[in-house]
Parts: sequence; structure tokens; C-alpha cells
Amino acid sequence: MVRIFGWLACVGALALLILAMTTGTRVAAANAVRIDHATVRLSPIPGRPAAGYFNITAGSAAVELTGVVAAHARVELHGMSMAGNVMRMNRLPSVRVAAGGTVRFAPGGSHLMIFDLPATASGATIPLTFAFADGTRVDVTASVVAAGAEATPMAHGAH
Ligand SMILES: [Cu+2]
Repeated sequence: MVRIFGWLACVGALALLILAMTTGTRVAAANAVRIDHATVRLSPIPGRPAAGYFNITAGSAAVELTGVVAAHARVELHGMSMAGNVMRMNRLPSVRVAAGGTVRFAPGGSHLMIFDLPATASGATIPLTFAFADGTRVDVTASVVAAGAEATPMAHGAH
């Protein structure tokens, strides 16, 4: 009798564990952060840094983007601010996205500054890894466009 009870307790614990795991998975999916329209725009001057643009949308929880990693290149998060009449770039330590909110990195505003990018042609793709404060990593494939080209090859009207 004691043995059967022990066995039932064990099965019960296992069932609870599976329930916890599957529930956990659903929560993680609902929280998932999304990154769209990732584009790398080359500089008109060879050897100068490229710029990166994208839209980042948080799931049901706020997220904090702390950096972007590219192989063989150094990437910084940059914002724009006015100093008198002059637009200046400033390095951002991180970028917060509110729950359900979208932050756009677009020409004239926040952007990725990509230094020492190996020679790349328009039409190529560059893998970027977006890193978040909670340890989440999201891999994104950015399309490369020439200097002066539309930041996002996909026309979406507003940008
Ligand atoms: Cu910059």
C-alpha cells in the first residue's frame, strides 16, 4: 500500500512538472520580442561605418536591448539629439521597449553604427544577434542596401 502511494505521488509530481514546463513555454512565447525589417545601409564612403535599421516590438513584457553583435564588426546603439542647430549622434547604453510597444531604428533617428564591417555588397545579408538585459538572444538576418537606398526594402508606407 505504501509502495503504491509512493508510485502515485511520483506520477503526480511528474505530471505537475510537465504542466509547469508546457505552461512555461506558452508564457515565453507570449513574451517573445520581435525584430522586423532589419537592414544594413552601407556608407557612401568606403571604409566608413554602416548604419543599421530595424523595428523592435516587445511581447507581453517590456524588454531592454543592450547590444547587437555582428561577426567581424563592432556595433554600437546610437541615438540622435539636437545640440543647438546640429544633430549629433550619441551612444546609447541600452534601449527599452515597453510591453507591446514598438521602437523604430530609422534614418534620422536611432540607428546601429557598424564599424569595421568587411567589404559587403548591396543584396547580401548579415546575421545580427540582438542581446537583451534578461539574457535573451535573438538572431536576425539583415539585408544590405547601398548608400542612399530606402532603409527598408519592403515598402510599408509610413517608413
Ligand atoms: Cu551613429
